[in-house]
Amino acid sequence: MDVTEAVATHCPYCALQCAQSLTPTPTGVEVAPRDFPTNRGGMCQKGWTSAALLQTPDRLTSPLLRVDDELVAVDWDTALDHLAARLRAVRAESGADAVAVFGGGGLTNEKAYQLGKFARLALGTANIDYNGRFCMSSAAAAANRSLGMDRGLPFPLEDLRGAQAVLLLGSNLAETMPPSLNHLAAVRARGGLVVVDPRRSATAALAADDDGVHLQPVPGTDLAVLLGLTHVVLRDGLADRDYLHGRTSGLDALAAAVAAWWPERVEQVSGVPVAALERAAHRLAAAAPVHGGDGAYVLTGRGVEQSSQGTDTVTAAINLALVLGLCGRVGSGYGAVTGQGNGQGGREHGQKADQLPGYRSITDPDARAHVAGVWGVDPATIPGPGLPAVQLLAALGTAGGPRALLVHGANLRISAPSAGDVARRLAALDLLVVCDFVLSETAALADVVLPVTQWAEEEGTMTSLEGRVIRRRRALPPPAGVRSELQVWAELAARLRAPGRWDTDPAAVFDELARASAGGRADYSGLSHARLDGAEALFWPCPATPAGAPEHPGTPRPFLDRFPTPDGRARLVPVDHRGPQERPGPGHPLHLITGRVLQHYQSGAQTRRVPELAAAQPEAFAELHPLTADRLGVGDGDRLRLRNRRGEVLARARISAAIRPDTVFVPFHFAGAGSVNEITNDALDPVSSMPEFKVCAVDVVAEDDPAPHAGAPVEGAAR
Ligand SMILES: Nc1nc2c(c(=O)[nH]1)N[C@H]1C(S)=C(S)[C@@H](COP(=O)(O)OP(=O)(O)OC[C@H]3O[C@@H](n4cnc5c(=O)[nH]c(N)nc54)[C@H](O)[C@@H]3O)O[C@H]1N2
Ligand SMILES: Nc1nc2c(c(=O)[nH]1)N[C@H]1C(S)=C(S)[C@@H](COP(=O)(O)OP(=O)(O)OC[C@H]3O[C@@H](n4cnc5c(=O)[nH]c(N)nc54)[C@H](O)[C@@H]3O)O[C@H]1N2
Ligand code: SF4
Ligand SMILES: [Mo]
Repeated sequence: MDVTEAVATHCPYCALQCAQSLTPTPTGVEVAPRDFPTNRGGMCQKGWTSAALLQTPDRLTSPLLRVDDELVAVDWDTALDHLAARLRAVRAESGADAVAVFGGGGLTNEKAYQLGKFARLALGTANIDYNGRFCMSSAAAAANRSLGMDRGLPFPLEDLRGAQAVLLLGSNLAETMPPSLNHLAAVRARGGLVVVDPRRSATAALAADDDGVHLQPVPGTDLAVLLGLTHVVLRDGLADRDYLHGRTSGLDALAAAVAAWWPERVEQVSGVPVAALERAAHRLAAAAPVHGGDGAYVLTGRGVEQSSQGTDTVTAAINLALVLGLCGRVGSGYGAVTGQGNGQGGREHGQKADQLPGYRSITDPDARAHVAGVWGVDPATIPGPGLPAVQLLAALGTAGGPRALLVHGANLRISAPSAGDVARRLAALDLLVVCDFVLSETAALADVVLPVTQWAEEEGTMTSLEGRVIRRRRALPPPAGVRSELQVWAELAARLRAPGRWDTDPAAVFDELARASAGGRADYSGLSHARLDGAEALFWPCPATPAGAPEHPGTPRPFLDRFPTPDGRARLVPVDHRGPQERPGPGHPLHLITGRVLQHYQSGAQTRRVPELAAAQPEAFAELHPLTADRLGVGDGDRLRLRNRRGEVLARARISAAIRPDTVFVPFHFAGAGSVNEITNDALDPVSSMPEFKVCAVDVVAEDDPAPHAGAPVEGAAR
């Protein structure tokens, strides 16, 4: 391959997957944006600086083994032989499920697929899950339940350009996907942007400044707000009756469920004034096709999903969209804004505890038979469902729980809820193995660390937030000593005498993935690297067609004719508001909410190593209202101690009237004393097993306040 030409690929970070052109230089690559429907030639600061990580001075270039409590460099054969022997020993002593696997939504489709296969065939374990459980699981569960399929945005992002109204709940696109704002310019200009966030985030400020609406609810009460919006739509005769009759089921039960959520009650629970709620409902309804509007969208982000009632909150958002007749129409719809680079593809190909490739259920006998056929094994050898992420982490090193864990593409020590407990569980393992390209906080705890390729060094595919399958392309060779994970799994599979094929060429793995997905919900069987190279991007489902027939064009808008439910109708599922599991009380007077800033990505393992980004956001901060700061006697820039029964976090005060006085906001990108997940709650959503990252109760004091934390936990009871 000629490595002097510019290579067309996409950003290593988020699900917007902005198109990039990488030009090799003597010291690495130069990054420039390319025009593409999602980013239209734009990139955020993380994209512009993405090449820096290729040159990071602490790049891992040799396997590391823990010897006498030190990680020491060894050659690959030593590391892999040792690892295979340890894995065999754990399995022989404690059974196959004693080895667990944790994957990531940043892995390419090829890697996500191969990791699921490696867990089931080479390790024989049921216990595989991934960090998407922390991200998209509530949105996925709700979309599957209501619409029959989970494709984050079931429409191209560009469709937003024609909208007259967009309701954005718990999503801060201005910081998390800045180039996407381009698609919201028109709706802003029309005063149709409605943002729901307890903070006047950069995105909420756009709504407030542009004659849109910013609803600023008590954290964790979005479900009540959505029930109230739906109540107003039904009460005021704004529903799309023909659509409800023709394309949905369950209206009566839904109407009964929202009847009790009159706006005054919603105001009492959420603090959102009746007038603002009604204004938002009417703006959205006026934009709906049934009222001759140009189109409306309801979009959710992690702010409402990372909650113990996340699935029901998304369900309520879908109900609202259905009542207005928005889903499955050109120019209107509901969507969840997927987060990680391959957050969409990463949840389709079998790295979820209950899933086989093609978004199939691991308990479905037909699915097992199909995938076993592709893998060339007896279906009975494929294990059943394993533990979802939080339960899996809680079981590590316990009696009967996993004794070994392999981590591929997650930095759990920082990003998992109640991370102090997670650290204790990781320490209780007999064997922790981490594949990464830097020594993340999780890798630093490992017994074996394997150095792997990063984005610009590898070929593969990613599936963007819209369900577009796009090509990731190699612009430069990996440093000496670094291997791809496909090579790692092939080498380990051989040492473990695993059945099946273990290709190391991503194009060949994709072909196998495509066959495994054939007939499944996420059908990629009509796609290949070669076809994607010609087309730049195609949307799934994209099934194979008979020889000689034209190729399937892909499916940008999957619900236009029918919903993929047994009767073809979307289901209106009645839900009710419970509130977060933990809420303020004596000893814990404030809500703690968490999220992101523009310059850092996730656990920060990558962006804290990019000098320009680290300089812009060097440490954890806590955003708090001036009234709250006054009450605590702290000034802007003072060091604060945030604490609850799980532990404490240090952060610098950022005083801002943008946040509710009863709430503090801390981003989760930092390690050590500034790592907010030390105190977040691992309470789970009962349907999706999503942890309640977004809301818990906390006490805030000046850093030099010596008093130990004394308050009792505040458990929620229904309001
Ligand atoms: N800069 C940057 N961009 C990213 C990422 C990153 O780490 N950094 N990560 C990517 C990934 S994986 C994801 S999942 C996405 C996430 O993208 P977003 O969902 O936009 O990100 P968050 O900042 O986690 O949360 C969004 C908003 O939720 C609000 N919020 C908190 N609690 C509540 C609540 O109870 N109700 C409501 N309505 N809102 C609440 C917060 O104030 C915040 O403004 O971003 C992607 N893009
Ligand atoms: N409090 C709080 N906590 C949160 C959230 C929140 O909003 N609030 N958000 C949650 C969400 S939405 C998410 S998605 C998670 C993300 O949390 P993490 O999974 O920890 O996210 P990353 O920092 O992206 O971690 C990825 C790690 O894998 C490495 N890596 C990247 N690509 C590859 C690859 O191809 N192979 C391998 N082997 N390694 C790779 C990176 O260097 C990094 O160390 O955090 C969750 N945690
Ligand atoms: S918005 Fe996301 S994909 Fe685009 S440049 Fe920024 S991090 Fe990369
Ligand atoms: Mo995420």
